[in-house]
Amino acid sequence: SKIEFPQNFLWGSATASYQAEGAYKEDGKGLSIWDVYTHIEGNSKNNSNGDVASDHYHKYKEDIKHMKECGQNSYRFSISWPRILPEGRGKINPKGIEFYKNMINECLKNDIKPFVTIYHWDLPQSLQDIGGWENKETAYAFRDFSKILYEELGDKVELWVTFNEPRFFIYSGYLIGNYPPSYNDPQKTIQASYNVMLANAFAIEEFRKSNAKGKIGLVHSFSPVYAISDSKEDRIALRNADNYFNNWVLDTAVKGKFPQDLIDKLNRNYDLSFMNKEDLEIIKNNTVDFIGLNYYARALVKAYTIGETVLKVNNSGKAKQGSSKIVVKDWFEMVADPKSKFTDWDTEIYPRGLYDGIMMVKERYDNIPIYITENGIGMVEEMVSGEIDDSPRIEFLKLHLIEIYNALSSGADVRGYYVWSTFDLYSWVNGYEKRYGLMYVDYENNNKRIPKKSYHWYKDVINSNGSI
Ligand code: BGP
Repeated sequence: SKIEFPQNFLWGSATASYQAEGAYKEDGKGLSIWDVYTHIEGNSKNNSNGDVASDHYHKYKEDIKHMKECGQNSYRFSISWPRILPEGRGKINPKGIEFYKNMINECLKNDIKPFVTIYHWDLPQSLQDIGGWENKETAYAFRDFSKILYEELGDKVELWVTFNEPRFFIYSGYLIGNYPPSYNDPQKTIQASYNVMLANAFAIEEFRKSNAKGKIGLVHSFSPVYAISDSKEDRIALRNADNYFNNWVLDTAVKGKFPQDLIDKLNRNYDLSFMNKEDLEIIKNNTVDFIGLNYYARALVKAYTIGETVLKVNNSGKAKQGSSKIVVKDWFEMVADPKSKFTDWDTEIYPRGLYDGIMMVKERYDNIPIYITENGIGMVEEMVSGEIDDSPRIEFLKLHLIEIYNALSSGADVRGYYVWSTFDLYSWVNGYEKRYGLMYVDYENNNKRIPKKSYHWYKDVINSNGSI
């Protein structure tokens, strides 16, 4: 169908430092919590790790060349905190700064707008050693880290985000326990969540004080919530789930305030005495310019019935439908729609959720500018006579682009779209067999890059400005 996106729309793709760069001990880089975690037997699929990853550290020029040839006009990547500050604070590693300056210059030379994520989960281990995100000191350290980046890179970068997916990394690390620091503790989860939202506000405050040009936002792991019915019980579950998945991040980042009903509910069972007036004032006064939405799937919920909390998410390998299960005691239960399609990792494929989600954000947050900062599908893929036919990915991306187009037509201010991911990379605890890239990485053969069928398709899409 012939559809047209706005002329200045950003067409890009995304990666993250730990998943892409490798060079985990090179040029003075310190260790991150992921370096340490993946080196412990049994933590990651096949004991895989990001030591080499896609070797982006050495191949970034070639990678940017491929983006350029594809027509992409923006690249979303993250900065490795321990590459800049090996101990998390204090001494700066000049080689780290140099690497990102080179990356940014290479982008600009190729008319590719760098979109910089300050934190995509690779916390310096030294900060974990003092308590990580549970400790407010880490929020202060993040503020100082962000300040260094604005000073060093602020004249060239126009699009910044503080955090990638607070909800996802905190729940995985503190509530589910399948990411570092591997806790299973609601009290710690609440405290870490609070400190991350405070750190977000600190970094925005520094941004406004600096000479950096451009805009700053936050990237949210977006699960628009639907209830299976309109009954009173299901509507309460919907609100609870929305607070659990979305509102504590989005309301706080955009409106500068945690949802009051959430705070009241938590207050009944947990100790919130760490919240103080001064912090809340900082949160209130330092809100985002835009929101980045990473969209993979929606959340379909019903009223909580009985039993203890169960948080079983399938991200350690291929699994049958129904292998993941989420019940949050007294809050809601997640359900799967048996009529839906699911990926090999039991993630529902639900493009319509992207339209509904964008419109929801538009309504709630006063037409705030939106970037779709990640969208993609994990697949097991093989090279057949030198080629990779990832037609299901093309189908997936196409259906989602149509929903973005529809949202634009309904008046939403969507400014860009980033495919996850630019090339195949380390999929956290899933290891390497779950691939997302527009470019294939031949891990066995010097990490050779091979454009997939979806790469060529994306090139056509961009060329015709969205005609798909
Ligand atoms: C998002 C993360 C990415 C990426 C993606 C796919 O939550 O921001 O870093 O990994 O999800 O997830 P996974 O690799 O677990 O399939």
